[in-house]
Amino acid sequence: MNDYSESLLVHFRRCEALKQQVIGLPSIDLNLRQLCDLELLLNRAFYPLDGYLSQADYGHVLEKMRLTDNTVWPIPICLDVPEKIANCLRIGDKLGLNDQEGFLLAILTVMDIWQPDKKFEAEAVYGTNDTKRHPGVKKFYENTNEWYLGGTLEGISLPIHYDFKEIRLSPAETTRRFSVNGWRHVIGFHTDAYLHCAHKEMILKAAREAGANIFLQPVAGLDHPGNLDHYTHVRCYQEFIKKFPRNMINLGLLPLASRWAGPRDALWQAIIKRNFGCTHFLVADDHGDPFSSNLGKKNFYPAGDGQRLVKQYENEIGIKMIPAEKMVYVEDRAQYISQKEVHAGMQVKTISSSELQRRLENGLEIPEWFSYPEVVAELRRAFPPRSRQGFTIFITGLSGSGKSTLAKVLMVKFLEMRDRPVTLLDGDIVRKNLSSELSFSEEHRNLNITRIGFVASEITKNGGIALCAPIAPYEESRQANRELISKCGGYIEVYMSTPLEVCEQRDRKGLYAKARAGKIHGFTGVSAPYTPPSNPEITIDTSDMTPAEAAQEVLLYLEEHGYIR
Ligand code: PPS
Repeated sequence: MNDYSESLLVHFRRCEALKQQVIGLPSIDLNLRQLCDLELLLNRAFYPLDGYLSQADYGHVLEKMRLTDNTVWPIPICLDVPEKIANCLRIGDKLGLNDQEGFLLAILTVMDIWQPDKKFEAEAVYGTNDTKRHPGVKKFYENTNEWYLGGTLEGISLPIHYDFKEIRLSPAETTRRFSVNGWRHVIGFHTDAYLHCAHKEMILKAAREAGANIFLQPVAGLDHPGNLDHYTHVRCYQEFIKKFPRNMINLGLLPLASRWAGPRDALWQAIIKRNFGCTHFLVADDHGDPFSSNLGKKNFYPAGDGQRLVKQYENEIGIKMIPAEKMVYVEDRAQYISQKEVHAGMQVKTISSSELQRRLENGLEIPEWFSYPEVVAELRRAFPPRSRQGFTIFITGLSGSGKSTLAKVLMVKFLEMRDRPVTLLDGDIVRKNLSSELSFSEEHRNLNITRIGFVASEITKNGGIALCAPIAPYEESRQANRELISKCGGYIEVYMSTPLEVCEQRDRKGLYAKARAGKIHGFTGVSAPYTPPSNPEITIDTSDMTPAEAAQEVLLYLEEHGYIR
């Protein structure tokens, strides 16, 4: 037997032995954030961590941004589990860690079990405990279990990815690649945004000044495999790197679950970049800010805090901080220059991301000084003009307010137009098919509405029209649908404001009479609440209006906003 097959056999036996160990022992399926953390622990991107933090290390990280051995480490990496799992475990126990299909990826030997003080953690890591002001804190509270485990890991397999395998590089692979290419200095560039000409000029300028090559490492973190946005992002990066001189840049995806913890996130990313073999790290003045790519909102952290923190630790962690300089296009020079060099009288041009979005939605020109035709072509494919996007019309209102009739008239109109497939998700139809086991309790109604939202989001994503007409009495589930569906295409909420007296007078199904007689309990408007939408796109009162007129209001809105021509 040669060395190679012998080492394979050893590996195989080790895996089998490890699998045997977990038979009969508890195991858990990790969520997407935990899978990202596990992958970076196993592939050594989180070096020097070789497992989840102990309680002592956790405390040091929060208070001092250091492990107990004094190594700089800013973000707590622990395995959070629900109480029922924590209760079953003792120190020294083994816990199988699975992917979402239940495939065993690693075995954790539990060294510590504790209940963290979440408020203390939020304040230490994010600088705030306010879930309303900081989306990272909100996520932390909503998606993190109440108990933490620390311990060592035995890896069996890295999480499996089927997409873009050739650019899913481990730290060992990138370090080897840089060395084979003779790259002594490498600037790491971390991003989750679409990149255009200004970014190329910025990265190139930084690389030239540092005498370095470039490692473009976009985040490919928490996307569901069906999220089309992820594929568009990566295809745009693949086109983007073709615009650089030969052998100047490398592209690799980073499966990171960003915490959006501002300066601490920047420092964490700097350590990760070092582990991937980078010698320099390009840091933006709003690095790791939860609102950095949201031009409408003010940043949470003071500008430059991330740069200052990375700079403070650069010698100790072994990677040099390079501040990212914003570049702007100067028309009379037909050239990009640093924003710092702009002086009075210069004709400077930029296109904001909301303006770019508007141009894509309306099929308008995107100039070549701003982006590359190949990148724009990818974006146009992913974000077609509204007239080719799918959309959902979500009609909400009391029983008898005219929801189903309006939905039916609209369906006929859309079928006449024949430009998109149409699906009707009327309250009654859904109750018979998708939600037949559900009651009319608040919990079940919300579940019913989010199920409708899920189906509508799939229809919208695939370019169809979803016509939904449930009562949907609660803002919570309507808002969840809006958020989900708006990512996939158009979302138009129609509030049927027909007053209760009119609905009750119509009483086509005789349900109001039954509800008043106490034969139906929890009937919306009579013995269960209806919260009107706070911000509907269209409000229609059918007290004094024909179904055709109501439909016309919706069609006019769709035309005005470019959904139909
Ligand atoms: S919800 O609240 O959105 O989940 O309701 P929905 O799925 O749209 O179902 C509403 C239809 O169910 C019938 N029905 C009731 N409605 C309200 N409250 C109670 N307790 C109830 N029990 C049965 C009623 O026919 C509704 O249909 P529409 O078309 O609205 O009249």
